[in-house]
Amino acid sequence: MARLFLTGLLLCVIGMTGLRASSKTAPTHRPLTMDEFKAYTETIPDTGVQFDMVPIPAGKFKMGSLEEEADREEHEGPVREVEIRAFWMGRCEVTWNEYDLFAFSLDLKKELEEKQDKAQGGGDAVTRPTPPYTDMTFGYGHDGYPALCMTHHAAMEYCRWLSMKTGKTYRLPTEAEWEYACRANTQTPYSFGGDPEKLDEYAWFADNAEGQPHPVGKKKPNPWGLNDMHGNVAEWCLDHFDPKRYAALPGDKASLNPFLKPTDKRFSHVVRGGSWDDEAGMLRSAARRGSIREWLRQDPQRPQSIWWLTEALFVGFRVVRPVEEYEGLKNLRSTVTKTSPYQ
Ligand SMILES: [Ca+2]
Repeated sequence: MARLFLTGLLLCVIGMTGLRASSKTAPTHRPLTMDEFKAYTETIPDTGVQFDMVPIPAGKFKMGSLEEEADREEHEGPVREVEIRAFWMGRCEVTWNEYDLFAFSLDLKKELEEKQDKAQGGGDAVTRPTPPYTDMTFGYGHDGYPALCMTHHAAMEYCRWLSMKTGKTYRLPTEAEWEYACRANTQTPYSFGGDPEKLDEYAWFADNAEGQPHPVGKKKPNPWGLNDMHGNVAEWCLDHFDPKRYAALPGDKASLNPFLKPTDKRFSHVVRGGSWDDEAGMLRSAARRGSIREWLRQDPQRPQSIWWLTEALFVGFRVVRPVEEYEGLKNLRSTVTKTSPYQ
C-alpha cells in the first residue's frame, strides 16, 4: 500500500515537472499592473543574449506629414489623429546576436525542439528559416550589428518564436505604433526637430554611414529613449503597405491603432525610418515605403525564399510588446508559405 502511494506520488511529481517544463515556453497573457510598466532587459531563455525594452506611454498623435514638409510624399497624408495604447518597444533594432538564435536554431538542439513541437501539438510550431545561400551579413559585421535581409514573414516568425521562448507577447509594431514611438510627442520632421544638419548626431544614413550598417545604439536616442529609429536599418512594420491608407481613416475622430492586417501575400509591407543607404528625407518620422518583389531579384531559387531578401541589405526590424493586446492582433501569425502569391 505504502509502495503504491509512493509510486503515485512520484508519478504526480513527474507529471507536475513535465507540466512546468512545457508551460515554460507557452505564451501567457496575464494583465499587467502599472508598477510593471517600466524599462526592462529581456534575457532570451537558454541563452545569455539580452535586449532592452522601453515603455511607450499611451496617447494620441497626428500621423503623417503636412504638405509643406520638405521631401514629403503624397502617401504621407492626409494627416490623421490616432490613439495608441501603452506598449514596450525594443530600444534598438534586433541584432544578429538575437536573430541567429532563431534563424540557426542555436537555442536548442534540433532533436529536442522536435520533441517539444510534438508535445505542444505540432500545429503551432514555429518554423525556422532554411539556410541562406550566402553570408547574409555581407561582411558588414556581426556582433552588435542589426540583423538584415530577412523577409516580413521571417520577422513575424522571429517574434512568434520569441513569444514562445519568453512567455510574453512580442510582435512587429503596427505602422501607427512605429510612427507614434518615433515621434515621441513631436510633430517636426525628425524627433529632434526639423534641421537635417543635426541628423549626424542621431542617425546612420547615406551622408555618414560609409556604405554600411553600424552597431546598434551608438547614436543619440529619441525623446523616449529609442535608438536608431531614424536610419541604420529601415524597419518592418506589421501592416501591408497602402499608399491611400490615411485617406481611408476618419478625419473627424481618432482611430485606435489602425493597421492593415498582413495576409498570405508576400508583398507589399510597410518599412519605416530609412536606412544607412538613404538620404535624409527618407529618415523623417512620417516617411514610409512599401517592400517590392525586386528585393528578391538575385535569389536564384524557385520559388524564391520566404525567409531572406537578397537585395534588402537595408531592412531589419525591432519588436514591441503590448501591455493590453488589441482584439484584432491576438495570436496573429504570418500565413505566408512557399506557395503564397507574391503580390
Ligand atoms: Ca532604424
